[in-house]
Amino acid sequence: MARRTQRFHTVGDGSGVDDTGKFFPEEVALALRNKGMPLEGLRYPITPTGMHYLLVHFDVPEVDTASWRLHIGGLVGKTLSLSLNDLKARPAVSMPVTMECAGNGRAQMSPRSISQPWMKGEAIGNAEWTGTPLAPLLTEARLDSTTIDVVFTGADRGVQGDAVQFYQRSLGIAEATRDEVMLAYAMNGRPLEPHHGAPLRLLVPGWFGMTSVKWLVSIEAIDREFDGYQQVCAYRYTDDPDDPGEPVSLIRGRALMAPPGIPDFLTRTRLVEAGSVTLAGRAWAGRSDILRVEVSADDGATWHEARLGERVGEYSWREWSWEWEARPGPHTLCVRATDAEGNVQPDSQWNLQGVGNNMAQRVDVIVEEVIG
Ligand SMILES: Nc1nc2c(c(=O)[nH]1)N[C@H]1C(S)=C(S)[C@@H](COP(=O)(O)O)O[C@H]1N2
Ligand SMILES: [Mo]
Repeated sequence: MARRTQRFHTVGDGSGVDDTGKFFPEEVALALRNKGMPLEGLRYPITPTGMHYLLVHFDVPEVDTASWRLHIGGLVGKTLSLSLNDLKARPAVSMPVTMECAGNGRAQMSPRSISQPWMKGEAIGNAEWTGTPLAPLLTEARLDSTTIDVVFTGADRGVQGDAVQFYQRSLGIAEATRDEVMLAYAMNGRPLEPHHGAPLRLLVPGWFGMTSVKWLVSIEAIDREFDGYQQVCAYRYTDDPDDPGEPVSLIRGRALMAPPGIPDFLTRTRLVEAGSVTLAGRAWAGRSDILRVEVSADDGATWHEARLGERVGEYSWREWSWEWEARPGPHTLCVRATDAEGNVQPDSQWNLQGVGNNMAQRVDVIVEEVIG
């Protein structure tokens, strides 16, 4: 949401959006701190930790694992204070989960919301997470029947929209107590890395990434709807700065292809050798499933159904592939998914904050008889 701040300089004209087709140094600096998964990483069913996307709003906080404790309180019959060893001693679950930033693809919208400028769908990853389910802990704490929201607080503090805050998000009681929601302490079989939320993070499979609070220090039950900045100002579907709109929640359907051939260093345009080319990638739809993936080799004029592979897990992506008979010349390849409810990825899309974007992917390629 566009906000005027007195303490900090304005980026752009103060409207919060820009349509010059250029990026501000502040956005480039954010992009250097936060990174995407290179799309060739789609070839791995489980994303290597170092390739998983990263999004940190403020700073990676300093957390001393030995003295760290998770506090569970608010409207509970019994307050809990747990060490990492206490949590590790509880029943453990491991599952691959496709996580995606709600701002993924934001920079493709016009005008663009001035923020982390995700470009080509790279704010994605599918790690194997290990932790303990949250619901039994909430049962043990005996949540009051008047509980409406459960608030999750991270150890990281900063300023956004001129509001000084710890990073906080909430879930309604029904969502917070779903079986798959976990407190994760390991990623791909190793303790969480500092930037991914060490020593403990919330993991909410199916939801966009902002919900999975990192550096978790407190879980609190409240008898009203949580009104923190990241809940009521950020992560909203709205076209108008004066309209709060609807909250962003579940991940929308999306298919991405690993760009074929070889890239030109600067433009990233692909060079592909003529003949039979296997186009392949992954598709996912949060809590839903993928019904269909379609590929176009003529910028969306005609579509062809791709072959679908097995789903890597219940909250995880599946592979798709399609054989393309590549003829010499320039081409724009496209791919789009349809989720189990029949929602098809759109060709174009816009909202003020650049959230929940799932426009069909387009990849420019130049096919040559022989590459040399
Ligand atoms: N405490 C805290 N949790 C957070 C964030 C944050 O800045 N602070 N970023 C959120 C956002 S917007 C996303 S997309 C995911 C990114 O998780 P990752 O960096 O492990 O991929 O973490 C979420 N959890
Ligand atoms: Mo995000």
